[in-house]
Amino acid sequence: MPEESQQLRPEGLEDVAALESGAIVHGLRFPRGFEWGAATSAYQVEGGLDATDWSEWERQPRGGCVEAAGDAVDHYHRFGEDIALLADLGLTAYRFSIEWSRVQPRDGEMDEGALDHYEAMVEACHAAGLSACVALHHFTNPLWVSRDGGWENPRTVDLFTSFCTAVARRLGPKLDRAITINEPNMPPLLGYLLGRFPPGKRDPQARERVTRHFLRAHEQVRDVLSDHTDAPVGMALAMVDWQLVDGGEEHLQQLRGPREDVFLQVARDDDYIGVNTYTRHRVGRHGFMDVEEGVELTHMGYEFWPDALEATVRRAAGETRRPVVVTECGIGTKDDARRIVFIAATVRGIHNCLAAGVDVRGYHYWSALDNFEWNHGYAPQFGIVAVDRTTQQRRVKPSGRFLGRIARDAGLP
Ligand code: IFM
Repeated sequence: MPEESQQLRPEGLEDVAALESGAIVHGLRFPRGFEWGAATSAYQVEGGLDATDWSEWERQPRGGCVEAAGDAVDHYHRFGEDIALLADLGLTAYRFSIEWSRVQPRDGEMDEGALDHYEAMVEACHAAGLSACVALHHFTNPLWVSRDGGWENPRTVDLFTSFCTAVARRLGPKLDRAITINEPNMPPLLGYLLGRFPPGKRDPQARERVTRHFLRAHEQVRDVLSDHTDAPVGMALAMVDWQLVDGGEEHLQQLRGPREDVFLQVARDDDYIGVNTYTRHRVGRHGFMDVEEGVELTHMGYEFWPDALEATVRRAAGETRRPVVVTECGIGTKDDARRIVFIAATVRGIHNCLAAGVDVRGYHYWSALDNFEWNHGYAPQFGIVAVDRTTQQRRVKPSGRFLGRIARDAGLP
């Protein structure tokens, strides 16, 4: 059930009333109803999760994790405060994920209390005036699933679908946007080819199998969700701005095909395509090229390249012909002034897309809160809200106020 796509001119962009109501600031106008959000994922913020493949992985020396997630930022107990903070800033949406291992802690067992919890989160969003964009998978799997072969086992596709069916029955009518799987291209790559995520394999065939299973799961879950919700359903795909340098054509095809193209193809039948973008990759005659001399690096070691977002959004729209939502875009840095520059540049990039007729429906900054950045632990700071992990006190950063002001004015201050 595709979301109505007016690919060429999103509502509000040429709307005089929108101009008069202040939807333009310094020449940048956004359609009315454009989603301005911030995102998190359960494992990275909730705390207290110890029955997942990630909680096992982060304790293993071969996992190469600098620390464990532990209590994270206690979002499980503080979601109300956090949602209110985002709403006070002026944002209009919150993106979060549902932790499978809470809802189904053991094979065949359903924890209705966990569903109550996530329902309360959706309701808290609505009470605060935010729409709820909810992902059903964000990297982690219950231990009982991973110990039974995880995503290499075709049974996982059905297990995941049945978990999603339970969620859809309970929450479907209340959702505003649904993400089946966050970055279904990353676990196959990082967990089965590069050995950096659980289960730590380096096996091209396993990567292919897992990719197929994620794609099938996405399609099944999309259908289940669509039966229970009017909210648009899609995936959030990790994309980079692939830049071709002298003679790298073949490498580019080989690298990008299994990472992005196979997923974009399936997304043609979705309601929208979610785009997660952080940087660019240059590909030359020998494959990946080193970072370019003189280009600033983020805390993650990749290039500060905010223009990547405009490039990936245009490519996602062109390849899928679906409306686009920026489901993640952010920067890990201790220098919040650089975050402001990054946000301004990426928002401008989205505006360029809109002005060119690309149907973009929203921008979710990653992340709402400083949080657990997987193997890197808590050092990279992606949040627009800082958290003191000894007291769990929150402090809004200037970048949070900056993004909030854009959202309130629907333009670039
Ligand atoms: O923190 C991650 C998130 O879990 C998935 N997308 C990229 C983010 C930043 O690295």
